[in-house]
Amino acid sequence: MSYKYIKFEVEDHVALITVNRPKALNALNSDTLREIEKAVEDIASDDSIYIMVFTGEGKSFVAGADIGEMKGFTAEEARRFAKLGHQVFNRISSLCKPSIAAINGYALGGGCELALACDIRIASNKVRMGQPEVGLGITPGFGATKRLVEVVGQAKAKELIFTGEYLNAEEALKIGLVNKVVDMDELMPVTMKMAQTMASKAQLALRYSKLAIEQSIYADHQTASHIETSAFALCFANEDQKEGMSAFLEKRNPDFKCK
Ligand code: DAK
Repeated sequence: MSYKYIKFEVEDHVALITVNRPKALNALNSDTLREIEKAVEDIASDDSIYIMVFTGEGKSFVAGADIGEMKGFTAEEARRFAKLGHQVFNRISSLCKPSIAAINGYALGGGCELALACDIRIASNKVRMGQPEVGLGITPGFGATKRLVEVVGQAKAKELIFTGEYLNAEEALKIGLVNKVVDMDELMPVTMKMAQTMASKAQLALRYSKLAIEQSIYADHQTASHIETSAFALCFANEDQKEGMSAFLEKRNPDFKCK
């Protein structure tokens, strides 16, 4: 499939999805969401892709859902639009392959929610992040009332959603909304270096780790212990565990094979 609103590139096991509507600051319309969904499905089914990275073209990561498209929605159309956004973002967060948001600029509303759907958020020093929806007469629609609370806690999430105020990079870092802040020209090199570090590890172990974390978030301690025990035991059913441990004992780099 050729894409109109995103760029999709793969190099060294890492897929890079760049939202590419710079004239609208990469606002997410339905077609862009569908293209992201298609790209994520391709990533899911391609064994040679280990890690996915999201970024935005130009000065914005994603400046939100497309206000022009949403303005005339009926309640039913709004429901369908929100459902599409949830479907795409849930697919990103639940896919066992790790995701990194390389946040280059505005990450507002649906843009902040796209970043929140990713496992790791790396911000440039130029970012502005927030949930301005109440200023438009709507609630967040693509997951912030849940994921923002999980990431920064209820008090900060409520403050951001109720005031609609934007955070700069240092403020986002301080509340744990992003993992790290780097200079703009370092954003992609730092992101790709982290992606390559992940890609160099045993991929099944990495995916089991992600699944165990995701499944344990809402589980009680006993259930979480069972989940982790099973994930750990499963690693011994694939050859990468033997290779990783042999390599350590033989003082050489491991050559992982499992995809
Ligand atoms: N949608 C559509 N177009 C947008 C846009 C957006 N979110 N953000 C920017 N643009 C467009 C502008 O209209 C402008 O287009 P032209 O006038 O050139 O045709 C172009 O991008 C450049 O924008 P500006 O001229 O405004 O650029 P500035 O540098 O002056 O300002 C800004 C940058 C990011 C501060 C400003 O553009 C801005 O405030 N943008 C809107 C940010 C925002 O409010 N984002 C949240 C959107 S609401 C739901 C489903 C989903 C959602 C909620 C509910 N349900 C169905 C329940 C999600 C909601 C959102 O994400």
